[in-house]
Amino acid sequence: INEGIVFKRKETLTSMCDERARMLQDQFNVSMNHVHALAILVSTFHHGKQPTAIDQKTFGEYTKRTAFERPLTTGVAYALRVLQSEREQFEKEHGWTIKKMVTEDQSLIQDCDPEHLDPSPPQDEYAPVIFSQETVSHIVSIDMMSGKEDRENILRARASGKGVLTTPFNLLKLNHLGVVLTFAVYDTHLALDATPEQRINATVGYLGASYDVPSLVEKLLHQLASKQTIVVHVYDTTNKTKPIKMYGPKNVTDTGLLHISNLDFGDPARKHEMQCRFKQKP
Ligand code: WA2
Repeated sequence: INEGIVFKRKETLTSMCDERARMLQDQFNVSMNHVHALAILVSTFHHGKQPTAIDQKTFGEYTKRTAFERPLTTGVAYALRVLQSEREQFEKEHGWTIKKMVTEDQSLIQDCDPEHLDPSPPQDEYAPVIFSQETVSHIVSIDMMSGKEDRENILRARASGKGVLTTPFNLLKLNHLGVVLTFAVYDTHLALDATPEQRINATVGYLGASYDVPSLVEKLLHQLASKQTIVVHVYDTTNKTKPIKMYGPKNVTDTGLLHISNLDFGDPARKHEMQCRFKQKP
């Protein structure tokens, strides 16, 4: 084929891929900032006021009305840090027991409805969800520290003070891959250079958002009406030798060109990329 045509094709693929990657990254960044702001809202109006100015009804209404600010998210929720010594009092106050999260394979045979879940066995501490956006109401009363990915996120969020992302995993109820973003909520104003230990000690809860990656990337790409032209895949490449596909079809035909655009979702501990190919050979 003519060299000029190949060059032009390469250029087209690069610009289409970079544009889509930038859009996804920007939308993710926008929603991440709003989730951060929600963490500050809970800190100010729940922990910072006596009595609290936030209950489930207020949280549900506010998060529903501001959902447009958090593109790509399925829902947000707030989990409280509860120590073992506080559990009995906490459960009496709320009128429910802290539940254990069901694992992936259990969820196939067991209902995920919190009403039917088992109480959490004793632990040093818990992170039961006390407030949720309507769209994720099924996680209320579940101890988020009882799920591997959620637990790792909680520990990393509170020690760092930054927004942190999970590896892609099967979200509850959805039963397909998604990611969770977590911000810790602290009871005091921490210095920017506070140590991890100071941060852990000051932690009172965790504000998290879940992202249904396949349906949300689909929505984003749909807006660009490019689906006839290119095939897009999104990968978590944190483990370079074992990339995890977050979006895209199973089978791809090799059409010669491949362009990889970097994706920065704001958590330096995780790496993501977008891969683009033409659907048809020239
Ligand atoms: N949110 C929604 N669906 C889930 C999930 C989750 N975590 N985990 C598994 N499926 C309240 O980091 C604190 C949200 C966890 C935040």
